[in-house]
Amino acid sequence: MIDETKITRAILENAFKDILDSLDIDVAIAGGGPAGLVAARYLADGGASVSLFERKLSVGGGMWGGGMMFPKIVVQEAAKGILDDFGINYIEDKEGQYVANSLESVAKLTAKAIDAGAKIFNAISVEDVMIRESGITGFVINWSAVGAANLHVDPLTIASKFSIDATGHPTEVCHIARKKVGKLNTPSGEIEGELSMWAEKSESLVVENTKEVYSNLYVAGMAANAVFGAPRMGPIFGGMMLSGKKVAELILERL
Ligand code: 48F
Repeated sequence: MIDETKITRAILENAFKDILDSLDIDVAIAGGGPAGLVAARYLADGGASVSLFERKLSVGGGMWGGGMMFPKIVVQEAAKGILDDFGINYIEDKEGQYVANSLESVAKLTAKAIDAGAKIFNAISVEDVMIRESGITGFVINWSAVGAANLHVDPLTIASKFSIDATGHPTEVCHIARKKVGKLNTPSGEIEGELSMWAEKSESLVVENTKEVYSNLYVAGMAANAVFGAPRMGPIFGGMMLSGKKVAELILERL
């Protein structure tokens, strides 16, 4: 028999289990765009406990909209293996340039991350970090609705050995960390700031800039270019996915 109380109990008990299992983990990720989702999948594949917190109701970040809401993304040769790894269909448009459906891409990145064992929490924002002598030790989180409604509600915390800022253009976690710790591992110690569109440069720089920006805090995806002062790239997504894979590899080496 269908019983509303049993439905409610099933939801609460299972949701509580997921969040309780995330209180002390290997890796916490802020942001569920392509970089964060790819990182989550490869980290989970590598045996890490990983939870991802996404502010919006839907993960996928800037990928849904393809280019100017035409729902297609472009991926270059270097990242074709990642499309294959996630089972994303594509056509070869020109030699070394592939086109995929942006909706399918988000759906499959998400599904594969969850299948691998990553936990994804939507509608939760990372609003602060925890800091100890060893560096960043986790996230301070709250319901996004609390911020949207401007409610005065204290947050909760997630402890993690490593954290990833995958919040895209605003690079929110690095901004918070910069304010609290003084200097980041950037040339000036500050957030260097994103430069204008230059896809060719940006696609390789986003992988190069994927690194530890403060003790135990890594930056991936567009956030990496915003922190280290590199250009944006528009609707080519190979660099985002390669960055997610690289940050997973860097952290797995240390775990
Ligand atoms: O912006 P986003 O897709 O970042 P990304 O993975 O990929 C960038 C591309 O989409 C595109 C691009 C490619 O040419 O430049 O912009 O680097 O995803 C970032 C996600 O982080 C969420 C935000 O809602 C988005 O879904 N986010 C941002 N700040 C927070 C957050 C926060 N403080 N807490 C939780 N989620």
